[in-house]
Amino acid sequence: MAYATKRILKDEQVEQFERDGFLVVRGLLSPQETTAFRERFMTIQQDALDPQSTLRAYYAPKTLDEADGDVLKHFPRIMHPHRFDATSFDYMLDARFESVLCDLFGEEALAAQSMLYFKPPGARGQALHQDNFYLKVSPGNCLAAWVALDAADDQNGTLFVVPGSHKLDVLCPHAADLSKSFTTEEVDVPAGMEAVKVDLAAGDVLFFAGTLIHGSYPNVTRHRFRRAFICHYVPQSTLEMSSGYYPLHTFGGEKIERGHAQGGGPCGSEEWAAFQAGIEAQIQKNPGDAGAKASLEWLKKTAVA
Ligand SMILES: O=C(O)CCC(=O)C(=O)O
Repeated sequence: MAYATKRILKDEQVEQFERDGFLVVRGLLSPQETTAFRERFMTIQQDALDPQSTLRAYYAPKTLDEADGDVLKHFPRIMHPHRFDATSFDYMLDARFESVLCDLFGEEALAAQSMLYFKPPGARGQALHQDNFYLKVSPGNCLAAWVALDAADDQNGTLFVVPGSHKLDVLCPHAADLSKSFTTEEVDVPAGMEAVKVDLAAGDVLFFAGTLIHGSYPNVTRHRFRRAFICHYVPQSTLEMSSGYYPLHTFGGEKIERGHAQGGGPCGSEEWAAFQAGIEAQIQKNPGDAGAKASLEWLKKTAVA
């Protein structure tokens, strides 16, 4: 279908996205869909606990004993479920997302990534960050579709966003507080701006720009998961981006690649070195910190030499 026939957002919605950097579309998935999707992911997590499971090539949660009190080791996020799960693949390329994305990009969208966050009770959050720090989409920006599979509020760790921050460049992060965040990088709320929470019902989708500062706080409830399916998309005109996200998928299901982004980044080599030293110190303190190890590996591949 040609882009011109896909317009489903009102002008006010596109204007709000351009002003604030995010847009909530309510009830994009039905209650039946979110229930089935949640059950699908709980089944994947359970099946992947079996040491013989073929899923473990993609997703390897630890048993409760091995997790040693860290619920995020028992329920780690699933990276790229679309690479092994047909339900995730189909939702990543769902025509309802496509229509909204085309309206927000003003051109065709390509799918780059899917993720599933379980965020069980007691889980840490994800420190404030900008997605294009990781995806390095150029020219332009990536865009996230954050699909609430449970109702999400400040108690179970919904997203916080900093309206208007998408107009800034990608900022150089500092080390995050690992008692609150499972990721190691954090950017501060810029002067004159504030982080606001976005309450969502199951089935609502939060679309946001790759430069929007956003993150989440811990799930402090005793019984409520905060599951979310999250996809990242890039405009068709993208010329290069970080290699780890390839292949891209068209909404027709075709696999394609663009150029591979190298080096660069917002920190400059001296700050990169300080940032890397901070992460290495975190790993020395806690050798089992998988998040810090992943960040270090990523940093070594990405940072300016
Ligand atoms: O869902 C969360 O808690 C954080 C997700 C997020 O920040 C992201 O996908 O970039």
